[in-house]
Amino acid sequence: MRAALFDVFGTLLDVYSVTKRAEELFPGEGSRLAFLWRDKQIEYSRLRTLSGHYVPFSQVTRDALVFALRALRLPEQPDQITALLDEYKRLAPFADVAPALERLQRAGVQTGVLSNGDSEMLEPALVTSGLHRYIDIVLSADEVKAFKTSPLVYALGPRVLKVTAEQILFVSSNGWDAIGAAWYGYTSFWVNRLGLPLDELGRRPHGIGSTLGDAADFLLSFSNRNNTETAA
Ligand code: LAC
Repeated sequence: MRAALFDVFGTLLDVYSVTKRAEELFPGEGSRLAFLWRDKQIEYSRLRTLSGHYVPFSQVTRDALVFALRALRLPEQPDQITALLDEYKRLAPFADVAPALERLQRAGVQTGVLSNGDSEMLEPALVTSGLHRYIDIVLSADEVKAFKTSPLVYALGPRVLKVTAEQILFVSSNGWDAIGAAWYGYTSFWVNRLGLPLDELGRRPHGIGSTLGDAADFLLSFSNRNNTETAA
């Protein structure tokens, strides 16, 4: 395996880093708002894909925020909505991300992201977090107007990298995304940051760990093992 594709939101960048700003705007509700917002964002992405009613992930994210504010009976003021959406452009990277990506880059592994996010979201988030310097390729679900776990989205990886899905390590902290990628045919790795149980979908990712470093170890030991076998 000479290539790795990473999910972005929840895997490289912490979507719950919006909680601090949400708590400042709505004291006592920051955490609930952040969780409901994320849940609705994923739910809307799936509903729109299932029914063929695609809008870009930036719109899905805005719609989910408006719903979450309403559900929690919080005010829907435009400047507060803008302030929270701006947080998505400066989400905090998890501390284990830059060192792991740097190791892979040094080992000559091609690295990319494959995200539901459209370029309006991905570019500022990757640049502000400084992660863009470790990423060779940015692939967005927006190119196929569908969201994960649609095979149309996962197909972008092998198509652009010009290798089979099996030759790419797909890494996600969203368990359902790691399973979706395994279903498609990738070698997949779940970074189970929160110690959650594996989803009951009848499929296991090929590797499971708790940090992005574990995913890098998996890929590098896999490549070393195969190189040794080839040489023998
Ligand atoms: C992404 C979603 C899973 O980045 O948040 O694709």
